[in-house]
Amino acid sequence: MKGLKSINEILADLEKEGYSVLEGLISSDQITVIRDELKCILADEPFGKNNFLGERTKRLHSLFAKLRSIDDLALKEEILEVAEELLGDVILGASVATQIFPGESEQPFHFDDGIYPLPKEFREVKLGVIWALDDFTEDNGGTVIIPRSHGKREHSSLSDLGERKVTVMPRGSALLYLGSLWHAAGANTSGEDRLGVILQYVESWLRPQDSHLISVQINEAMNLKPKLLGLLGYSMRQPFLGYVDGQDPMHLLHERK
Ligand SMILES: O=C(O)CCC(=O)C(=O)O
Repeated sequence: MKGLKSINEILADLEKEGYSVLEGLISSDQITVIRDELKCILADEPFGKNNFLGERTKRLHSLFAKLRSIDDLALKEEILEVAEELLGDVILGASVATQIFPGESEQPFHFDDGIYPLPKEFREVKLGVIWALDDFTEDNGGTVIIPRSHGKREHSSLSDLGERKVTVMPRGSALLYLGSLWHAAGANTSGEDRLGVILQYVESWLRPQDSHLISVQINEAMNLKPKLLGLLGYSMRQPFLGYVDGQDPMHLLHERK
């Protein structure tokens, strides 16, 4: 799955396979900036405390409160277009960096929209994006997916879901996957750590996993691009969801300026 894909090709991949890999989306310089900033903050973070979070994995949550270099990832046009085509009006759900160190074992398989108490047959409500800030390889923790396992939230036995596949992709690529696709962070048997950033887009009536409106302070919010503000929750879903004092939350920011 290489080369530039059209929005329709990406949507067709998602419908058929449950995922799509897009390569070469960000420049090497941009990767270096994001990687350096994240690694600097992650250096002081502890390892996870269980096998889901990973005892040899470091995570950084609430990214929009901590660094500005990822704003462009969230606003990547092709990805937003896919998210909106698929889900309609969207906001950002979780934003988390995962740094997987040598010695980490495979994470338990899961699907991301399992956090919502939806009926098992419910439509897709979430698009996950895992940005590779290092090359993802067979042995350094490249995300393991089960192609075509989307829409099978009910399944209890992993072996029924089909063959697993490690996402091998060069840094600067993004793995797009549906919220019901079964996947896991891979084991890292290499000698190097692997850094990725997960950004999720969800239908805008759902509570976002990461409470951006609390973590991004209002003074900081006033400096952000309007589209990003909308994705962080400074927006209304029509006809009447998410207001402040009965008005679009953007009024609040304009009043403060
Ligand atoms: O970092 C990855 O490759 C995937 C991690 C993941 O799926 C999770 O932490 O929920």
